[in-house]
Amino acid sequence: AAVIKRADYIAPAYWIDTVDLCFDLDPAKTRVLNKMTLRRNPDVPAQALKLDGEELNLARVLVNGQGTSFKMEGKQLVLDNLPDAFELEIFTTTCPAKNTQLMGLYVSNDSFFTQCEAEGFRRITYFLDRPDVMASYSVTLRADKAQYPVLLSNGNLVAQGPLEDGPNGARHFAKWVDPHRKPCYLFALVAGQLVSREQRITSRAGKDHVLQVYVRPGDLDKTEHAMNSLMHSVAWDEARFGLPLDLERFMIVATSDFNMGAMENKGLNIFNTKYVLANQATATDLDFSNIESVVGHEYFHNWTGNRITCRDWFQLSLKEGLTVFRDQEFSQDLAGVASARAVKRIEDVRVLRTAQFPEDAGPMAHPVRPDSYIEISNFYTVTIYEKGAEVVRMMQTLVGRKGFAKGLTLYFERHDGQAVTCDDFAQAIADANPTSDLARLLPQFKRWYSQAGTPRVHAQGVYDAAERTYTLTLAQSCAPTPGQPVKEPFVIPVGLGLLGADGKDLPLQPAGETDAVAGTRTVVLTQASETLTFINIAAEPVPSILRGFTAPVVLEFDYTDAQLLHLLAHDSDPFNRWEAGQRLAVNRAVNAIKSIAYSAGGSDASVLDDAYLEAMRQVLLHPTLDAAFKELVLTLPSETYLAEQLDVVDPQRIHAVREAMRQQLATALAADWEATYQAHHDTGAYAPDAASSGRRALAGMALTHLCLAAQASGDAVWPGKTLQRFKDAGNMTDRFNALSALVSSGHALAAEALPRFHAMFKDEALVIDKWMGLQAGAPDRGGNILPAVKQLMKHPDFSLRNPNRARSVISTFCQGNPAAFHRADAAGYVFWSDRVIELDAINPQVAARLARALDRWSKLAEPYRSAAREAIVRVAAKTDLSKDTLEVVTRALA
Ligand code: BAL
Ligand code: ZN
Repeated sequence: AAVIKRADYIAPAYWIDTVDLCFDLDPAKTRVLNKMTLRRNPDVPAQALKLDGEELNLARVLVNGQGTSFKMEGKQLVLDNLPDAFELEIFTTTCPAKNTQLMGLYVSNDSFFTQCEAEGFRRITYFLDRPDVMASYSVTLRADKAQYPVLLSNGNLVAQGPLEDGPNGARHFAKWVDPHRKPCYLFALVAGQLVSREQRITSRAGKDHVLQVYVRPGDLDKTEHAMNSLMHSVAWDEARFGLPLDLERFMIVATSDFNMGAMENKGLNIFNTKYVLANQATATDLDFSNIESVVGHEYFHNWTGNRITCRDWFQLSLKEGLTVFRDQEFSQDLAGVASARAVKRIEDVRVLRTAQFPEDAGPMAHPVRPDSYIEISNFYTVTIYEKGAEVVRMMQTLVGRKGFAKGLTLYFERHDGQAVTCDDFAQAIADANPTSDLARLLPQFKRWYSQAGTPRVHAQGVYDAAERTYTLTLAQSCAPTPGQPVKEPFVIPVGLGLLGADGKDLPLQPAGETDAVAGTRTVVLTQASETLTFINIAAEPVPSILRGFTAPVVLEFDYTDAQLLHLLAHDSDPFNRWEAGQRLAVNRAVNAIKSIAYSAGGSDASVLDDAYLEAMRQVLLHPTLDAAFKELVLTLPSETYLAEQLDVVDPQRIHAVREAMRQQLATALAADWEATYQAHHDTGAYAPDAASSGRRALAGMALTHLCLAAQASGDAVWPGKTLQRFKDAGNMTDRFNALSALVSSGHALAAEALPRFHAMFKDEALVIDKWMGLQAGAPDRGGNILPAVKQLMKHPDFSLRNPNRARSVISTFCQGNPAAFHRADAAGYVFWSDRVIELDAINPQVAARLARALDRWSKLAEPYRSAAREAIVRVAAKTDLSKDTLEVVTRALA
């Protein structure tokens, strides 16, 4: 397959100014008439026009109304000897009903939807399918009125009515005109039997807008939260960044068949139902919070992505990193108080470290701005999104919050309406803040865009009692990644504090400076190794380094237990307070995993000592800490995160140790869990706010531990109460937490609760996804999960064609349940390779995501390592693999 390189970028040979599309919608044969005006780009040498197309039936090509000769080069339609400016008319047909890839125009539940990013528009019509070609669109949709009463596209509805050509006026049309120029990846159409919740709003600037959320009939009672999230998003972007809604009408449409979470098509966002539909009976607190951030994310793209878009797909993080940063800030601002903001920050960092750090250390490692790809769909990654967001966050740290807002204003002044690069963005932020560290260090800072891999910062501290100084040495390094054997030093902002014996922040006075600043100081590392000396330090302090997680790095510091316990008890920075607890747990887990004395499967072995357990008890019973924060501290590092701390990974051993830790936490703190449950389980009337969802999370955690403790003691009281809670719960969060407690503790009552849950929610697809996911992700006990997963795939509710359903079972098992997946008999890997091959023929994007499950195979201990490699080889040997999956498995084997 061809490798596309960033260095090969050249501007398009032609510009497309206007696009007039007419669709005759029919699932079996949709007819697409595409009339465009084009002109030659005078800045590039004269050449043929090469239009992208895929799975299209070409019926007619006219240039200025006349038939013309053309040829096909591979999938491209090639036209030569063209005038400098001309009208081009292309008539094609497609078969949306057979489009199982869900790219381009497809049918889901008898409605039509589109997905064009990154390269789906070429599956609708022949086009210059690249983001730097921006055109004005008008779109006419024609369809059967009874089957497709709602006809939507981007922009404003300018005409609608019956059509003459159908029997008895059975067909109708709608014409939409988008007032904004856009790249074709932002095109969208929707047609079907949909109903909408509507909200009229007036912006700060006094303009009126209508917001709409379209869903299937019957789902309207699950749209309030999405609409509220949208209204908050509109208000927030105007308040924080001065960016108003630029459309009269803004629509969100939900579909249950969708590859991604959602898509920011101009004025017509299309969403996976998972990120729209919620009410307290069917959705958990996590669903509510995900909806808020995804609605925000797509809305914020309206400026960062749509008004200013990417010059080419290598610049994807220009819009994605920036927009993730914006949605993270939105959620933090909405969470309100500092402690709730910190909880959101910890959750975001946890995602980064458990998903992006492994990616950055594996065969798919790539810079935030990649240099090459085979299939761009494979680069919608946690690196582009989450690490990209961290890069933007570091810019904000370096220029300050106000400076960053100024930078964004300059970015829009310079580039509104253009397709630009990551360099253009960084330059605007720096130029708006000419005296900042970012402006001073910009070329070096931009290594974050060009170098892959997670830097490690190794810190060492020396206290000199005689001199009353504390000296910190910070040395950075970054391991080689594919194609990048040597890395240059990064610009790394490090939030720093020193804690005294009383737990309070010491004033920080660097040698040579006259002022001491209390609290956190941000130092900016630029060298391979740097030394900082702080003066007037009366006694040896405990350093709190990388406060707030100011940079996406691994911080190494040889903390003693006493130091970590001190930080856990006192650090004024909530991130590092949480981090201290994680380090205590990681150290214990890694020691046990490496210890020869610890036998895998010996769950009665003791991993946790009294000091750790007592510290956890202190957190659990703390009078002032937030419940949500407590839940985060008490959550042990995941098996995936633990695996990343080891050179050689035995997933069974990691699982056994972590389960033993869980069990010990449950048993040793049983009375405290009981008190915690009693204090938190009643959260009153349901509202998905940060405070009450934190209480529900902690109560749910308490129930799980009480069930685990009961499993060990044989006690029947708490499992019985948990079953009752499951039956009585007034909301899905409490109900699902109770069900999870029974399942994850392996209690026999789970066998009663699971079918009951299914019966209650058999018509709620998103709840059935949860039901399947819970079983596929349950702790493995003697290899019981793989047979359960195979059974689930035989369930009448299972479908491989529905991405949400396939992911809930297969991805949850292969990517979210390491100990169940990595079996000594290799049956998990055989299952994986069968499913990747099977899915690849249906939906290459879903298949390629699943193919990533064995990214880290080379770190596995034997016999897993060889068996995993064999499974990857088996997939790679399949002859007609999509380039999506081929790229992933080829890189895994490189
Ligand atoms: N642009 C693809 C979906 C998203 O990131 O919003
Ligand atoms: Zn996005």
